[in-house]
Amino acid sequence: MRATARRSRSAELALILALAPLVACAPQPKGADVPALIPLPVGLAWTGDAPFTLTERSRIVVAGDAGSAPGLLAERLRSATGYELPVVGLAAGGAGPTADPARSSGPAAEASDIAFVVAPGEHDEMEGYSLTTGGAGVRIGAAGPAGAFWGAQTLLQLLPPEAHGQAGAGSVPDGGWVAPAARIVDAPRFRYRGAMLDVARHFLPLGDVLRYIDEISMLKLNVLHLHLTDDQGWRLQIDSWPELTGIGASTSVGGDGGGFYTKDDYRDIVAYAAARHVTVVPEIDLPGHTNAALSAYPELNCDGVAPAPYEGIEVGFSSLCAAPERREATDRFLADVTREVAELTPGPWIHLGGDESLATSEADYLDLVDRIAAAGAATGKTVIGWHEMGASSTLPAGTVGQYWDYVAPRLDTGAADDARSFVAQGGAIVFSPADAAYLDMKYVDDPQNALGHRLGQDWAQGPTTIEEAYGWDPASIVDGIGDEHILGIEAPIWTETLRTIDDVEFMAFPRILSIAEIAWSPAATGGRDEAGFLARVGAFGARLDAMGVGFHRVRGVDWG
Ligand code: TNX
Repeated sequence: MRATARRSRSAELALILALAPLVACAPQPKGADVPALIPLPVGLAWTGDAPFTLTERSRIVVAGDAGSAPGLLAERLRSATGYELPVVGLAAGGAGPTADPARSSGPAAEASDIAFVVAPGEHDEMEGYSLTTGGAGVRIGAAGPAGAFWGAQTLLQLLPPEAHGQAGAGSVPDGGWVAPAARIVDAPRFRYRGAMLDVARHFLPLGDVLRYIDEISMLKLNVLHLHLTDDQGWRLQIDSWPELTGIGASTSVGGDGGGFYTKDDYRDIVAYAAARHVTVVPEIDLPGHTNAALSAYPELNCDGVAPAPYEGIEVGFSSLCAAPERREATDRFLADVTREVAELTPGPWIHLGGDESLATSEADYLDLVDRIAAAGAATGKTVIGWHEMGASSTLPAGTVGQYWDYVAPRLDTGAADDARSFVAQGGAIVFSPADAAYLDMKYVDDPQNALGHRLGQDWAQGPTTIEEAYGWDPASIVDGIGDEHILGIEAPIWTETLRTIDDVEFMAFPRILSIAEIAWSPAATGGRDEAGFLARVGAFGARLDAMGVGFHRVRGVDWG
């Protein structure tokens, strides 16, 4: 349905169909000089024209409102090349033969320029874009700033890996950098393309979160889910309950130090993400995973006694209290916290957890979950909950479920039924199957595993290969839940065993490339081309090297 609607109206997009056969004919990317696009675009043709050359004379010319994309592209390429790369308005008739008459004034685009043309007719979808590269220049067409930004990400991947580096002046050989001539028309399969960072088990400083935003947005992921609270720490300032980030943020797993984001820190994260078309989804994990909150406020505990801060890695032992005598304090806590979090959050979603509440009876869990979800919905946000929340049949309409069982749902978890419950209540599903999409699962081939490497867990069907991370489709997991009920997918990374951003990057890369491609690229009829994907991953390694990402060189990939 979506694909048909997308193609029907726009002449521009009719090209997708025309180009589709060319993709099949295009040579399989091989070697270092063939660009490795991840995620793979919908329609891609290597046109065989003269290549585009980025030189010190290149400019970024803009017609229409391209948002932050031209400025961020200029910044990226300036730090890679040392070029000046001025951002200027585009004159009427500029940007090559396919340009629309542009309204802005300024110099016409030249062959060394990168032109953004943003106007309603450029694409049917706000995240879609077209990209033409060749001897006549670069033209990125989009209907709005998001499409312009994703088009710029694709352009960067057509340039040499060093385009993602910081080498600066003098690093580009004489004659400039070349991008092969291509014609791309592209749009995402899913609206929600997420990555989750657990900053509760180990706190990550603000700068590390921004770095991860850069890394995920390069892959066209557009949601950063921040797991802000858990047993080991509460990481977001809440003015009405200040001890949440007093006692509640004092430690972490292993006693590796505490930490939290002030409201200004969080606003900085949201703004940095928004400029990159990434929506922040804050998670306050309730009613379980709450030892940090319970340690800060005795009145939230059934026995009125605050437990000690927790530094272990067990789950399922803590809970808010469902007893009537704690009702007033608990509901006030829920209302205050969800209100303050929602006020800080421009995005449409608030995640309220709901997972692994093993310390409550089913009846108490349902009572608490309904009160939690109602408090979230009262802020005007759409509530997201881990799939266990689907046990309630009285959720606010439209509540989104995040599925974290396996690619093949286990019967004893009831996860498939829970997922269908959200759909029955007018909601949708985000798929994060733990045995494919959990980036904290160990690698099969990490040689240090045998030495007891501390990085990663293996509870989800053992370690996870990049092939397993790539070899699943969200529409094939739960019977009755197809694309029309799937909001998207997400790759969580839990940090019980991960202490630093280097640890996070080692576990995330390269497997997050798989998740990004499943989130964006169409489900191929007849299955995904695993060999082609692994070839692109191999070529992408040089790009990760240029970025300084310490990724794991998994076996089965030719890293060159
Ligand atoms: C399960 S998945 C959890 C987390 C753990 C993770 C470790 C889910 C909703 N909960 O509490 O950190 O496994 O892999």
